[in-house]
Amino acid sequence: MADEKKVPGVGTYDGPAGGWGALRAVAEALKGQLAVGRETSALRRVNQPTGFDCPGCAWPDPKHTSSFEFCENGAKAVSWEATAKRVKPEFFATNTVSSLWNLTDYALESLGRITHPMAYNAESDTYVPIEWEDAAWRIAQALNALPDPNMAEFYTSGRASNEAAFLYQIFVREFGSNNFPDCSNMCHEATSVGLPQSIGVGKGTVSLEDFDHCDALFCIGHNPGTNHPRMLSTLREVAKRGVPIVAINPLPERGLERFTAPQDPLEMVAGLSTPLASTFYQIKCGGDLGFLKGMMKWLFDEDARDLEGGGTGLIDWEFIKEHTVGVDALRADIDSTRWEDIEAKSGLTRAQVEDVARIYGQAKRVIVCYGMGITQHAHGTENVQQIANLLMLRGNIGREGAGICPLRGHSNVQGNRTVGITEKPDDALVAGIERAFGFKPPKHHGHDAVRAIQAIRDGHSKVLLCLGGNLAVAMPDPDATFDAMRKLDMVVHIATKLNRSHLIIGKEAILLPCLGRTEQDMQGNGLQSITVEDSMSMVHASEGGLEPASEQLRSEPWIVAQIAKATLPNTRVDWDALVGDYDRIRDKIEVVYPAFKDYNERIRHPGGFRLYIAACERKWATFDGKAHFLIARSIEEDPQLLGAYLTLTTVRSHDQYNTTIYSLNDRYRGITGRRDVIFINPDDLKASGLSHGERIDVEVIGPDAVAHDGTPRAVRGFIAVSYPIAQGTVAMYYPEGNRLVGLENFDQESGTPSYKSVPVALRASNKTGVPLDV
Ligand SMILES: Nc1nc2c(c(=O)[nH]1)N[C@H]1C(S)=C(S)[C@@H](COP(=O)(O)OP(=O)(O)OC[C@H]3O[C@@H](n4cnc5c(=O)[nH]c(N)nc54)[C@H](O)[C@@H]3O)O[C@H]1N2
Ligand SMILES: Nc1nc2c(c(=O)[nH]1)N[C@H]1C(S)=C(S)[C@@H](COP(=O)(O)OP(=O)(O)OC[C@H]3O[C@@H](n4cnc5c(=O)[nH]c(N)nc54)[C@H](O)[C@@H]3O)O[C@H]1N2
Ligand SMILES: [Mo]
Repeated sequence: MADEKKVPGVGTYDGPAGGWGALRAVAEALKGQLAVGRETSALRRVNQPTGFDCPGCAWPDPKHTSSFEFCENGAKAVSWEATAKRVKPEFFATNTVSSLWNLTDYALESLGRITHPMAYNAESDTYVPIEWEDAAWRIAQALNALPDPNMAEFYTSGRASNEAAFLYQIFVREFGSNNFPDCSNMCHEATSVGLPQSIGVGKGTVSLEDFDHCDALFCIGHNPGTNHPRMLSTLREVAKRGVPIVAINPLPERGLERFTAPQDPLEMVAGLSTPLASTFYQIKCGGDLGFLKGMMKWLFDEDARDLEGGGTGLIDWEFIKEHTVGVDALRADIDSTRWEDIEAKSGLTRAQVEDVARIYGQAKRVIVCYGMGITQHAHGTENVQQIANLLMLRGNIGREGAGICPLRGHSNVQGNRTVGITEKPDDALVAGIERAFGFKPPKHHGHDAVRAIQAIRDGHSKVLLCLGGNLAVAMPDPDATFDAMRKLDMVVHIATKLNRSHLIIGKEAILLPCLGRTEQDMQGNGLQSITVEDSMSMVHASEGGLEPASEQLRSEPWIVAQIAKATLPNTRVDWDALVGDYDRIRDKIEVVYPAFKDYNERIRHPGGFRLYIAACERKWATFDGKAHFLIARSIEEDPQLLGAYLTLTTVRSHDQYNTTIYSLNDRYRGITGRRDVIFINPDDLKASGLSHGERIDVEVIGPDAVAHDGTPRAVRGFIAVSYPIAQGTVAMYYPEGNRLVGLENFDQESGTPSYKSVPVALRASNKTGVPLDV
């Protein structure tokens, strides 16, 4: 730390990722949840061949056949769900919704699992118990009272199983809407929109085995130590093979630097760790387009030089000729990009960019992994497409040990999309639904997340149903979003734990408690398993083993079916039969999506099966059957930032799962017991005339400087932390930083909010600060 002044809760952490620190953190997390027996029995079944899928991240498991692979943040996710704490009707009776609003997000979820279906009572301002049947009936009434089915919004968060998500979309489409805002819209939509144009599929092309064969690995804009912790074992194996790992990130993330595997007794006892990234460059936030174009510039130039000198060149012209279109236009664009601009934008020197390009150019097989640092920008889609360009220039797609690897977010967000959660149904989906169920689903495009909130704000949508998640807090601009949602006629949440979205009532609100992954799901035909798809398109079964947290809990498929039956008296779907045995849901998925052929049979094999990805075989499902080099017209990832003083990015701490805060610690970044911090480069701190530990205000500058209520868009009283972050970049935690992100600040192509690029100015604050808790 540049400035040694002691600030409470702000320090440094010298340990590796994993190691004893991780074991201690898990012990701590388990202690906090009171039910060691229940949780540890749950932990033993996580990601086992016959257990449940970890609700943590979407990184695949080595064939789901390994012995328990220790994962700190997986353990937190499991214990958070398997907690013995309960939030019961008696609690709701004595705590008004207005009083609950004053609790922090952390405190709300800490109350434990919701045990009963509840409905909001305006007279007492409390949630009161309601029977399942009455709840379904009231929801049906609200939906059927709408003059147009497109006046309802149906949100999905990515924990829902394939079975739940599939039934949900069938219900919504039979009702007549395609309004499917989902968490993916805030996450990898830039991938889902960008990659199909480039390579014909909106998913990654690598499998876990490819990591055994790559010669170089790139990690751009993701933080595996916290968000995909089981990836650390893979990174460690790659590093141990001597393969260069290049990390491109404004923050010096520990999980990219070094790792001690808790499974390795030698490393643990001897206090050793494996260095991970061999090259780590701290890019300026929003500098990736410049960086990627810089790498391609070196590649084109070196290739030409090498060919002239009689060499074989660096670019795979054979692949390009046979499989792609657009390389000439790309080359012209890259040729016209100047090194000065690349350096200014990326914050890296030409020598640094060339260093990395050389590693890329010398490796035969390269995998590029990326996360939210790439997608959550105004030009997120173009970012993703430039990664595809870079890989295609050397034929690094569709062969062993090479490919593109978007690190997906929620554990089944990719599966949700695969089985039909999309606001833009294609002809195949429409025809498939008609084939399977005999009704014609609507074809028009519905709303994604940003458009759903805008429709609610503008009074066009009046009912909101949420299959999980915490939409109001996850979205940008909470003040505008909260105000919008208060105008709803009805809001329904299917959830495991209480969160702030549940306290935004509108006229009516209903809260429906559901089973989590860890719990047994009994239906008519006995114990059911569900299925999920990981980041690498592996589909496998998951079966919970714990007693449900309350007798009143129901499964997500069951809840969706009850709402559907009540809402659609003339439904063409036999909801009871489907819910009685999930094999029958999977049979229907197979009718709609032929890629799921022999679904039930294939998930009975340990490890499940991989969905076919045409690009892996160099078949391109684009309009002309070719892969496309696509151009980003500038190197401005975030055009609104022109001339901005500092760029704010918002990131996850080590102890949170999206809006779920497990504790106020962020161990690897040295933060303990607080989240009201902003990380600033020491030189930027000095240049702003501020000092480490000082309370500061963070004000948005540029087009979004004014909030919807006319006040300056700002947060006040945050603690300035002098930190080795890239110059020009500052970082805050999500969701604390969401107030600074405007609702209209998103990637026009994909609708992904620009959470990772807000132009800000910093000033000394006269505010004493936001309250801390725990
Ligand atoms: N434990 C845990 N696991 C999770 C989650 C969680 O909250 N907790 N969330 C899940 C979900 S939904 C998702 S989407 C994933 C998210 O996983 P990540 O994508 O790893 O999530 P972020 O914390 O948003 O971090 C993005 C990384 O990008 C870097 N970054 C920020 N801006 C830029 C930029 O402009 N350029 C570059 N190159 N890098 C940048 C940040 O420093 C940070 O290291 O994780 C999933 N897994
Ligand atoms: N500033 C900023 N904002 C961001 C991001 C960022 O990086 N920066 N990241 C964005 C991203 S990538 C995402 S994915 C979104 C996340 O947005 P969401 O997916 O909407 O949010 P979560 O916090 O994951 O939702 C947590 C809630 O899900 C419910 N839940 C948990 N498990 C289950 C279950 O099994 N079933 C059901 N039905 N409910 C369950 C609980 O009630 C819990 O309170 O946030 C986005 N917002
Ligand atoms: Mo996400």
